[in-house]
Amino acid sequence: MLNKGQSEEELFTFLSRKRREDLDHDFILSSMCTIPHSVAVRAHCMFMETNLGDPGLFPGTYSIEQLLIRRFGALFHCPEAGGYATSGGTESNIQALRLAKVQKCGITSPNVIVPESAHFSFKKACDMLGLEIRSVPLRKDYRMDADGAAGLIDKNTIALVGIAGTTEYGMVDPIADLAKIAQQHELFFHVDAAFGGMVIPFLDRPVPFDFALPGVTTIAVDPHKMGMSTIPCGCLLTRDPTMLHTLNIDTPYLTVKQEYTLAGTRPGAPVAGALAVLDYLGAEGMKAVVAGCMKNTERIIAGMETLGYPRAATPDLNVATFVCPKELVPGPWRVSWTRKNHLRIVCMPHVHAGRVEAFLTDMQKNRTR
Ligand code: 0PR
Repeated sequence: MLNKGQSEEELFTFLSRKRREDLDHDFILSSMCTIPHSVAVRAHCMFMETNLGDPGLFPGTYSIEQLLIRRFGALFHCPEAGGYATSGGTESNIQALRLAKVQKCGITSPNVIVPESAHFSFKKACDMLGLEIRSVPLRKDYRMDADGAAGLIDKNTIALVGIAGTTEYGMVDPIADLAKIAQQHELFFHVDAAFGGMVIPFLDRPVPFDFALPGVTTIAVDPHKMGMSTIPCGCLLTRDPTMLHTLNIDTPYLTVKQEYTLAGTRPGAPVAGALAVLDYLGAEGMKAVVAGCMKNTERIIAGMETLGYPRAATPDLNVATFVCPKELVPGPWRVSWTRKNHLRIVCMPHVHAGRVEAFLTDMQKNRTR
């Protein structure tokens, strides 16, 4: 702590310098977050001091959260779905498994079945909740093997997890098959659509992944990824509108007497930002954004293959992966590498056509050098 406060000018000179150390989005090809939409930023600023942790003080903001859940419920074919705004996919996944555990509270050594491609947030969730994690190997096409999942189910299995838009390869697991298996075994079935939930519904040919499938219990979707909202905003949706109340704990001195959320204080600003984007763009606007991202994904795959770097997978969504030596990616570009050492590029909205061409040109220069 400084003894004497700094001048505002001195302080903001320092902050600006620090901010300039951050990378320019023009070169970020590795991220599932993007530059927030301008309407999200405007809404965020309006709701800066709102706290959804004490909703009685902010009834307007709370009703926006409810509206956001209603929008996603309708988009995911269950208009009456319950849910709330989380801090992102990690919290949604933790809370989904917490719900599963509460439903099957009689089981003493519970296990959860997830694909090998599951985001590492499931490891955190299982660690915190004392759940054994059973990982199902992927098929050759990087999707979860539904038969493999069925083979791991036993009397202690409390939940099955499928991913609609995997972090590393952009694949959608066979959610319809998994939903059937979950129904047959009366299992809680959580779909992690943190990334894909804002992509799949807007594709020309959407694959089934949501509450239209009777076996799906809960869905995670992140407006702060493809929803272009400000950070942090995720949503957890439950088919049963009352299910979240099974997590209720008493909060005697708040404006509400019980809460089921994981966080206490929760920002209303990014929630307003998320709704702003949805209502500003509408389904038509989102389709255009998604179509652009998919087109850029196809272009980057075609361009890289022309340069001699074959795709590692044919993705369902806007994540492109390649067989390519690490040293061939030029400096300013930030890409990521999968666990199998494939070059990974996420074609988020900020990775527009011009950036894709610039990247391909730099890759070509590096190759011929
Ligand atoms: N589920 C899936 C399918 C995800 O891809 C992610 C995050 C999560 C859950 C967890 O979401 P939160 O990080 O919101 O809790 N996927 C990205 C990843 O791990 C998150 C990310 C975004 C990482 C931007 C880096 C980055 O620059 O790659």
